[in-house]
Amino acid sequence: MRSRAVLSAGSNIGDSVGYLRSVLDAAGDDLVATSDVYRTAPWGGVEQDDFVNITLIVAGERTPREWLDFCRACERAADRVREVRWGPRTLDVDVVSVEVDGVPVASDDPELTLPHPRADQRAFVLVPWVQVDPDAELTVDGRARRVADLVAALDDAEAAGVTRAEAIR
Ligand code: PH2
Ligand code: MG
Ligand code: MG
Repeated sequence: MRSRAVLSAGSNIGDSVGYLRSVLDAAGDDLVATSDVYRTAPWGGVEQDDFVNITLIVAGERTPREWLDFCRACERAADRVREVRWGPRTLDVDVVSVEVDGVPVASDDPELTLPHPRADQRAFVLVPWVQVDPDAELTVDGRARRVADLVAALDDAEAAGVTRAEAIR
């Protein structure tokens, strides 16, 4: 099955940009595009250091489940330990959405809900996503929405917490 996936990677422990780069290296020829590195205020209410985030687009012969396996392998390689929900981590890689033949995959599997159920609220996912794909769409409550419009609708404080820091490659 050939598919295209949007992934969000984040880190706020250790060599964070190095961990983000490790995801691009692991994607190899499946990497289509990556955003720059964004410095982002922690989302979710846990007090912790700022994150760095990228949103990347990958495509290859993988099922949605295999993209999740790819994300987990990247996290394991970064010595990720599962701890506080929404807390600090060396590397988190989430599958935001997957398309097969240009059609978004919907899944309510609790291990891999697609599209990612909170992506539309997260400036740290949406802002870098628009940078790599200005025409991107995300299904929200069953309706296709332009990601650029979701960014425009973010509240000011949420949007202000996300700043472009540096190119990653
Ligand atoms: N990841 C979380 C929780 N909060 N906040 C930012 N800014 N960036 C993240 O990647 C992030 C977060 C849990 O996965
Ligand atoms: Mg996450
Ligand atoms: Mg995760």
